Amino acid sequence: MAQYAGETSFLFGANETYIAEMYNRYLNDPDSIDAGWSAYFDTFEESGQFAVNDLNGPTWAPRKTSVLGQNDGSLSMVTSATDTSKEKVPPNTLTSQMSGVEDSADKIRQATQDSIRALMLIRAYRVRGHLEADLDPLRLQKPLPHSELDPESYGFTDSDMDRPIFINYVLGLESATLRDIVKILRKTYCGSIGVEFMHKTEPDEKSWIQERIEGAQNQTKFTKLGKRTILERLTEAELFEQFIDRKHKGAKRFGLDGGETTVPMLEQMLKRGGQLGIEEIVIGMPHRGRLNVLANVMGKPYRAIFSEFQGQPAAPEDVQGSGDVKYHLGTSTEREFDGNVVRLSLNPNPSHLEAVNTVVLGRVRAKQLQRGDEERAKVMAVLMHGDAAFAGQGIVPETFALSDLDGYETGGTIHLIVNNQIGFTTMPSFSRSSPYCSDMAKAIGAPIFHVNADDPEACVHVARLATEYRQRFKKDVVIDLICYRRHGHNEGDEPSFTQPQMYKKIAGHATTRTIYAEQLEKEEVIGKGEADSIAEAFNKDLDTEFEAAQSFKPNKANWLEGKWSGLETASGDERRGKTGVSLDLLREVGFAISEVPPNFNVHSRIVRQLKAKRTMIEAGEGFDWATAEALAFGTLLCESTPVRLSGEDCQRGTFSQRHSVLNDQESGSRYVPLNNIHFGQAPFEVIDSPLSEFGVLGYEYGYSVSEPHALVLWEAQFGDFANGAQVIIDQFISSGESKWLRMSGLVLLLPHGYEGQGPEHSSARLERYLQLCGEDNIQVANCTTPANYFHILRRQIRREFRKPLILMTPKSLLRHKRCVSSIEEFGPKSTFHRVLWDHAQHSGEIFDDDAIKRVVICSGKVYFDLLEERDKRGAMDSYLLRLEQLYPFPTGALRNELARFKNACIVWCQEEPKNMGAWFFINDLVEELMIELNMKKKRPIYAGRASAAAPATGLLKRHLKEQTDLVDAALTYEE
Ligand SMILES: Cc1ncc(C[n+]2csc(CCOP(=O)(O)OP(=O)(O)O)c2C)c(N)n1
Repeated sequence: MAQYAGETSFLFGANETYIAEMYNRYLNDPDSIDAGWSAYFDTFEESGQFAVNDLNGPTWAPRKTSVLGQNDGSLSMVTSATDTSKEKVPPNTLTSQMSGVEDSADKIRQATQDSIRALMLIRAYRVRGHLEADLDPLRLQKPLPHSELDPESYGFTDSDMDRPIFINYVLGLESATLRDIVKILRKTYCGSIGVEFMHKTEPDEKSWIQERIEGAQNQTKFTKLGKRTILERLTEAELFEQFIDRKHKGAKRFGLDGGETTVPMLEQMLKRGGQLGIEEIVIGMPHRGRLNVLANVMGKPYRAIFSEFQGQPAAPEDVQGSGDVKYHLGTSTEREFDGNVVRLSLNPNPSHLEAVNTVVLGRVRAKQLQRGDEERAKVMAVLMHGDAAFAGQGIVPETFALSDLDGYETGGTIHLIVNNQIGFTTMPSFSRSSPYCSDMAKAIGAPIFHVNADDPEACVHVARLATEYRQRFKKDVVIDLICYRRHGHNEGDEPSFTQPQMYKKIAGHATTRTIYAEQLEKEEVIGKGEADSIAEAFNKDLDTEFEAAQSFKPNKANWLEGKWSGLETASGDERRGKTGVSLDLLREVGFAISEVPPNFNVHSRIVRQLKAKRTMIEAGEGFDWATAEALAFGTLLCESTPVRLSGEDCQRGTFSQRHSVLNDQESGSRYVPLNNIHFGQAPFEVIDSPLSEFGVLGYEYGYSVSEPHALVLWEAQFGDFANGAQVIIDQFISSGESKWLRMSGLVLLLPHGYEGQGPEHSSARLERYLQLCGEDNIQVANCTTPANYFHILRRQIRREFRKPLILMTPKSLLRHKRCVSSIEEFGPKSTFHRVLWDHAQHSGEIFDDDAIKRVVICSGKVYFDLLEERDKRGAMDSYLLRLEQLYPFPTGALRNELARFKNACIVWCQEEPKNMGAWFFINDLVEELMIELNMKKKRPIYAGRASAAAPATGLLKRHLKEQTDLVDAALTYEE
């Protein structure tokens, strides 16, 4: 600092670093600099420091600490150059600008202050320009003038307008008058596009966006052909909706009317994406405009859509399933642009807005792996949203939360909000607390482009920018397409009931196509009346398609193609699959999971666990739950089946049982035994998820839908937390195959069992899943042996079909001495058992079948409580029968077992309250069997907790008493 001592005049050192250095000194000590400068800096707010940066040109992109100075004595502000991509700034300096002016301190002071103020103004436009942008096609609310965008706020007056001001090429100009600066700023930042990007913390991204915007004053110069193409797309989008409206007045189509610009924007993403290496795009979108996207972007034949309107099914008649309404259906196709082929999948979705988001992301991730797309440059997600849904639904932040996590990132999503400024009947002022519907995206620093849908060129320009940004930075980007909804929420609704003024305005508002056609006529891109001819020709095509629709037959359901070819629909009763494994392979995996590399410092308690595993392998006995799971995973990996498990804290396991990732206690390095079985094995991914159920479960479901050849599992921390993901369970997992012909082999691991932990940690709500069962849609199981767990996991991927598996998993049984299996139970001849016998059957201690007084049927952990008490009492007239799989209900297997006990009464024992658990589900099914077998008693008896509001008591004493009572009731019931 000493070199500046005594410099008190502006005349000295007025060079490109001088002002900034002075500002730095001012921040450290305002008295250390010239009083004139100090007074001037006093007028700065936050933006002052940035303006100083701008004055020194883009290489000053600041590191957080540089201006505010962690004073290391260097004073250098040019240190931040994390971005090497910036263009070189011409070596003009304030000094050179001043060299021609009269050598007077006042003039130099004036020029310097002008520069700094102008730069502050420029910066204000970058930050706040969007607030005065012309974004609303309806102009219902004119943007209010913002004081930070007023030159007066920076001390300028009218008389300053025409004085040249040095701005060091900040807007590509060495200097300009204030009038010109403001003009350029308004064109760039307050036209049809409002950009929010200054919240970003990454200098390189910020300057990339800034260059793109300021370089061309935020415009693309379209060729005549480009303009014509936009008009054609708008024509197709608009006329398609109007055509359906004419033919099927009032039929629900959730039209895109008012937001037609969506279509050319999506086209631009495909086209530019294709040029930039994108090979596949998965699209998620709501109902609004879906038919239009299906027809005009995905290329679904118009005749197919018209035929659905005429009441024909979307799938061939021999295909089973409930089907779905037309505005929820998905499709896939290929489009070619300039020789680049882009594969497109539009994901089917339920009515539940935004629920499809992470499903799409999971699919993208799986496809990236399939294509070897390590850079995530070939497969991309495009998510479309409504404004009200985007602002309102909690899954939106959950979706963003996944965007930059190793286990879930997909290289950035383009979000397109079709912001028609209304949600059903609710106006934005009632549906969100933030100024923009897109504000949630700022949480991850995504750039946001607001754009007026009545300026199609601006919209297509923004679509291009967003695509380029995604490809360059592999991050999320948001487009807020501000449009309107021409009709009611659906076409049968009268919107003027609730929004009279808005709808008066809309009625008199020309369509985007009309406005753009006029523009193109004026620009002489098209001749007079040519827009009408384009429209007429298209209408004729639609007429032909409409005729053809009457005899249209969908020729196939494309559901077992591509990655799914070779798989088939489920059939048969036992469905065992080949799940037994050679003892050699079991041992190989067993040794791999009980070993660590030399010099790896494992925690002493883990060493003990590993030793215990080693003993199991060597003895061939005593395999516990977690080891069985690792054997299932490991053997699949060795057979080239990847395994992906995600969930909260699942690497270690909520109950400290899994330890699938070992941590060196000194270096912190990590070792995954299951990835070190042998060279060439498939990869094992085990991912601690963010604290989200809805988002993550949707993601894993999506992954499983796109990758049938990997075992994909999601684990809940405790089973009941899965109800935070209920939409995914109801709308996708349990009904997706029936509605959309899309299989999934996803496994849900749901810790369940009554162990006195209270209302929220006992029940995984088994009853909910059982209620969802129908038409062979899912599998629900509650296993009691490690071997059965091993087989049911392997079975998921060793059969010819895929079905979601809902698995109640144990807590205390993880360490229960009788909940163990021997190596033979995993061996070559072993298999999954849907019904399991009493332990005492093997030892021969139990009475003969005819002497059995009661058969207690149960499922899950309560079996061990019953077993212990029964054995303690020596009550060998009670036979304990376990239902390991509840759905599909093993009628045949259970029939065979029950047939043995003609003299017995049947008790169903459960830990859950009577209004929960499996009682409701098995009651009828067991009764039917008892009648069919003509058993002495014709109805099962209930032994369990009384109906209750909460799943379990919070008082341990009460829990224990209830547990003792229900076990006692089951073992003592007599007719
Ligand atoms: C999760 C969810 N809640 C409620 C609804 C019922 N609903 C259907 S559309 C709609 C309004 C959606 O508004 P917006 O997101 O702005 O989309 P727009 O229909 O205006 O295109 C509502 C509330 C729904 N489909 N999904």
